[in-house]
This record gives sequence, C-alpha cells and structure tokens, in this order.
Amino acid sequence: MIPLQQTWPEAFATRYREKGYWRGETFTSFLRARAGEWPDRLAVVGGERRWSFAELEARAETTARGLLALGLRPGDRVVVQLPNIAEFLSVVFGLFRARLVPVYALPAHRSVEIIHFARSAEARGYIVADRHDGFDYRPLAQEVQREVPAVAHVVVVGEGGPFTALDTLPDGSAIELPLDADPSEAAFLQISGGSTGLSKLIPRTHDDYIYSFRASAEICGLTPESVYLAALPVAHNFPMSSPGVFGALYAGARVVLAPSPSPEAAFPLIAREGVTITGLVPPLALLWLQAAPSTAHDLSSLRVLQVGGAKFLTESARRVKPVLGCTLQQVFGMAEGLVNYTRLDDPEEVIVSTQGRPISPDDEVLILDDEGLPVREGEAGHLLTRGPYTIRAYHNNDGANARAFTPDGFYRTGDVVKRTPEGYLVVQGRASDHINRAGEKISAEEIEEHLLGHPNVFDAAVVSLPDDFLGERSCAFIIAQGDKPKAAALKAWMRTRGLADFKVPDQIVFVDGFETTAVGKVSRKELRASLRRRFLAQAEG
Ligand code: OOB
Repeated sequence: MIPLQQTWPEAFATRYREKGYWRGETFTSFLRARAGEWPDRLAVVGGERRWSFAELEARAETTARGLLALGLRPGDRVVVQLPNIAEFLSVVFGLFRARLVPVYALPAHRSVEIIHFARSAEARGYIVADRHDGFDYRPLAQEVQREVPAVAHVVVVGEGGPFTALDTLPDGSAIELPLDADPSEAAFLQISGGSTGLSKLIPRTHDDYIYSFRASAEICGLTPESVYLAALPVAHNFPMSSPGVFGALYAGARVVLAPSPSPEAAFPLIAREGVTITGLVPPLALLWLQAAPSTAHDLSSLRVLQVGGAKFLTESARRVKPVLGCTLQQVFGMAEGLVNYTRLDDPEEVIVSTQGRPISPDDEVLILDDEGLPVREGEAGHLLTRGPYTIRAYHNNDGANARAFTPDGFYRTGDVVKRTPEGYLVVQGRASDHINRAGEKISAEEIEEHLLGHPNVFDAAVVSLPDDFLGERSCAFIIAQGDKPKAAALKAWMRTRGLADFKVPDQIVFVDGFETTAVGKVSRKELRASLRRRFLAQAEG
C-alpha cells in the first residue's frame, strides 16, 4: 500500500499541529469515540433506516471486512457514487476502516465523468446505488468496467443485478482489518469544480478535513441536540463538511438525509425530525422561500439556513429571516479547502451582504491585482489562499498544479473578491471560465470539446449568461459546418455523450463567425468574454 501523503511542507504541518488544528484524529477514531460515548444515540436517518452511532460503526466494520474479502486491498481507490441514503455513511466509514480511499462522484455524473475519475484515481472499485431518480447505475458500471478494466470490483447498494450487492458481500469475519490510517494520509479524493477541462482530484487528509468540519461545527453552533438535514447531494463538499454530515456526526448530532432538496421532500422531514440546520444553493433557497409561507409543515425547528456554492444576492438574503424565521448563514467555500462563513451572531447587514470570513486564524488570504500585487484595502482582486485545510497540490496532475498553485503554495481560487475592513469577503465574480449553474461548476472548455465532436460543429465557445433562477446558465455559441443542426437536436446529441445532464448547454446560439483581431486569433478567454458582452448588449438593446 502506498498511502497518498500530505503535501504541506513540514514546517507548516508542525505549526498546524502545535496550534491544535491537526489533532491526529482519523475518521475511524472519531466514529469509534462517538459510538463509545453515545452508542444508542440516533446518528443517521435515511429513508426507513434509523441507525444509532453504535449501529453505524458496526455496519461500517462489516462493510470494511466484506470489501476486503471481495478482493479490494488497503490503499485501493474506490469511486463512490451514491445518493443521499444512509448507506452512503456506512459505506464511506467502511472504506476508511478498511484503509480504502473513496473518490466522491455525484449522482448526476455519467460515463464520461466516472471513467475519468476511475482512470485518474487508478480506482479498483466502484460503489453505486441500483437506481436513483429514474436512472439505473448498473449499465453505467458495466460501461465503466469495459473502458477501465482495472475497476475489478463493483458493489451495488440495493439489487446487485450482474454485480455483488452490498448486503451480500462475502463474509469477512476472519479478515484481519488493517491498523488505522496515519492521520496525515489522504483519506479520500474529492473532485474539483473543474474550471478548466476535466475535474481534478483533490486529496484531503484526515488531519486537515477533520479540522475543517470540527471548526465548522463549532462556528455553526452544533451540539448533540442539533439535527442536520443533508438536502444537497452529500458527496459535495458543502453538505459533507461545512459542517455537513461529518461535522454533525463529529458533534454527536443527528444526520437526516433527504432524497431530494425540493420543498416537497425536505419540509416533511424538517417537521418530522425536528431539523435545526441545513444548507442549500441559492436557487433552492429561492424555492424554499417561495414554498414556505403556504406549507402545512411545521418548520419552526429550523434555526439556521446556510446558503452557498454560488452568490446569494443581498435582496434574496434579506428575506430568509422574515420568511423562514431562522438565521441565514452565507457559506463561500471550495472543495480545495478554504471555507468562509458569516457568523450566527453577526449583524444582519454583514449576514446579508457578505460571503463570510475564513474558518481559521491561519487561513492566509491574498487579494491580488492582475500583476500579482496586493490591491488596496477594499478593492476587488484575485483571491489566493493557503492554510491548514487548503490543499497544496492536486492528485497526480503537474500541469494543473503549475497553474493553480504559486511557488510558495497559495491556491489560486479563480474568484474575484473584495474584503471589508472587518475581514469579510464579498464575491464579485471570477476570473476563470466556468459556469456556476446553481452551484454546479461547469468548465467551458470541457463542453466546447464535446461540441466539437459533432460533425456539423465547426467551432464552439461556451459562456455563462445571467439567469434569474439558476444564477448563471450556460450558452454555447456555435459556428456550424455542412448541414446546420437544430439547437434541440444538438442538445439531444450532447445528452447521448454520457455527460452529466447539468452540462448540456441551456441555450445554443448559432453565429456566422468568431471575432478575430488584426493579429490573428484571440484567446479563447477573450473570445468567450466578447461573445458574452455582445450577446448581452443585444439582448438589452
Ligand atoms: C463549493 O465548492 P466547489 O468546489 O463546488 O466550488 C467552489 C467555487 C468557488 O471557488 C466559487 O467560485 C464558488 O464555488 N462559490 C461561491 C460561493 N460558494 C462557492 N461563489 C459565490 N458565493 C458563494 N457563497 O461550492 C462549496 C464548498 C464548501 C462549502 C460551500 C460551497
């Protein structure tokens, strides 16, 4: 087994330990501690399942043994693609117990994304649900195995079909479980929003990730009496760790998993389970604000509504308290690390008009101009960061690392922000070419590559357009060749490519040509910017 090692220089690692951020805990050790302290306390509610801390731990151990008995070996990477069901937690804690390394995929991902994760993580296993949201994951798993034969083991939660079902894993009672992980090892690989090209893999260590959700749980006021509703897909960093399901379990609180974030699914759960805190992306928060006044469900247990993943406009933010009767918390985070929160006791004006301040006193934040010099206080600039839970490198990706990190280890977030005198960040926009579609990050480049695969597409440029509901929607400008396809047909063709549905362009605009300058072709970045500008000017005029 070759563990994925921490990438912080030793001097930083020492400091983070001395300051008590990194405490040497692991996922396995903290779950064991909770199960020891509160064996019978209800920890996880998902569908019909209601598991105590002891039951969660016992299930994790059975899963760990079963996966090793199946043939996985400590150190192997395992792509996990599960919706918000209780087994998400027993499976990932089982993987940690067996020293297997989860690679988190979203339920919306399809063959293109999963094959990419499996290849770049060199995965040997893939764990899926049988079906979710009308989609059968087993044919997808067959396709992934055909393309990436190294994925030797597929496990299905539910009906196994051609594969092993989770509850019929081979008996592993005689298996000797490995010693617990070194806390400085990568516990799992998270996926990046993918601002250029395909998603990158983000190695997060036990030390750094546990610090981030332990501190988040404190900032969010979690106690063993709290009830956290995972409404967003739990594989995403926000509902996973800000404070998310892990922060909740760490605090001894209860996790409730919602099958969907819609008011129809979530409101009855809030009422039934006495949910005290949950997190949403802005478009969902708007839907909740719309649905709440006329709902028959009692939402009065809700104390905190977190909103993040994309910019929540101040005017919408102002409505949260009067409509839902709870405190809004803005969350501006990234899977690479840095997470900012407004604090629960901040003045209302700070809560509605900023995206919060960092978790840690040791989160270093730089705001730089295009030349790389610090902007004057209060001016907008590029956000760079370094700290006790922000990665120093992506997994196995020298090209991306050279672009995304400075030589002294700052991560270039791609976001453009301002800082208030009190140290709160206000997101202005971003420098990188991705579309933030309701919190889902879409790389313009990745979608352009796909469009170029169509025989009647000569060239394509994908940009974000403002959208009242989604925040941003994607628009593809296309130069056709030969028979010009219909927009609907092109979208339908994109859907057959095995891409997550949210990546299919929302809008397609055919153009005769792209602007080039006198010196020749403009950069794709400038091209996208100018297409976007011209389109918006025309739409307004
Ligand atoms: C979260 O993580 P990712 O990795 O999906 O996306 C990170 C990017 C940020 O760089 C920023 O561009 C955008 O998403 N973003 C926001 C935002 N929160 C995230 N932009 C404006 N306002 C916000 N509040 O999205 C994520 C991870 C952990 C916690 C919360 C969100």
